[in-house]
Amino acid sequence: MQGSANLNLMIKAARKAGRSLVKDFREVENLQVSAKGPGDFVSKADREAERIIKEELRGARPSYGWLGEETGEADGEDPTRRWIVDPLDGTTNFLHGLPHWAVSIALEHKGEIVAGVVFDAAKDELYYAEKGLGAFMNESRLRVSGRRHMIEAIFATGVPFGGRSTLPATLQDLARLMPVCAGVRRWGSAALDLAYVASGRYDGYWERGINAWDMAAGLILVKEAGGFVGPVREGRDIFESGAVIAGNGELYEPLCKILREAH
Ligand code: LIP
Repeated sequence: MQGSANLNLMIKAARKAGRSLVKDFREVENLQVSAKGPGDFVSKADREAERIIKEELRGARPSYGWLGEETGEADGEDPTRRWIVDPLDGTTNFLHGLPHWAVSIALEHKGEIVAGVVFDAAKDELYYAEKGLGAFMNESRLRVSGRRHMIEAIFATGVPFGGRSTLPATLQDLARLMPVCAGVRRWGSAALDLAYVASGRYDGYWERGINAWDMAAGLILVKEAGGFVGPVREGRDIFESGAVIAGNGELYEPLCKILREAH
């Protein structure tokens, strides 16, 4: 795909941050055995990845706004455009030496995500999409799955941890969904969950209580791969409510029905 200059810039930044994270990820395994553990080291790796991305993106487009997991929000001279960045989505996996984490970079224009990059650096899988131009993984065009029956479908979610208030609602979701589908996965990276919906590996995904930077890039991947995305509660804004549903064309509505009826 012949992407725009902005998409190429996002890909360059994601690859650069990904290289830095892969180096740090190799170190994490050694740190697992030390008494101090890898916690501080991973926070540093996370912050360094955001620094790299910020330097690339804001260096090239100083007028765009910024929303990053590590450094927060900053307005730009151009109020219509902002980068939405999670330098390391799947931090807990990274910390535990599990190779399932990603760099996530999205570009928002007038409140709409117009480009997204999710880079799974450990597996060298680069997912990217631009409005109207389709979604890709490395050189291959992505298409959501064609599964039509809930009982054959695999869904992904994030189960709230550490006492988060969305846990009871998610447990109710699971109680309703699990008996009628082929399985639910919880792999710990919302950005990759959405990329996997875009690539047809999962048939759908939902999560309650996540942040804009976890999902912004993944949302456009799903849409450009022919899937659907929406809020858990009808009429709500996905980012504001922090609750999202995504799915292929056939199963998005049935999934919404199950998740919305539960509450
Ligand atoms: C994480 C997500 C994960 C979700 C967690 C968290 P982080 O992002 O991708 O799937 O369940 O709530 O937000 O913190 O690793 O960037």
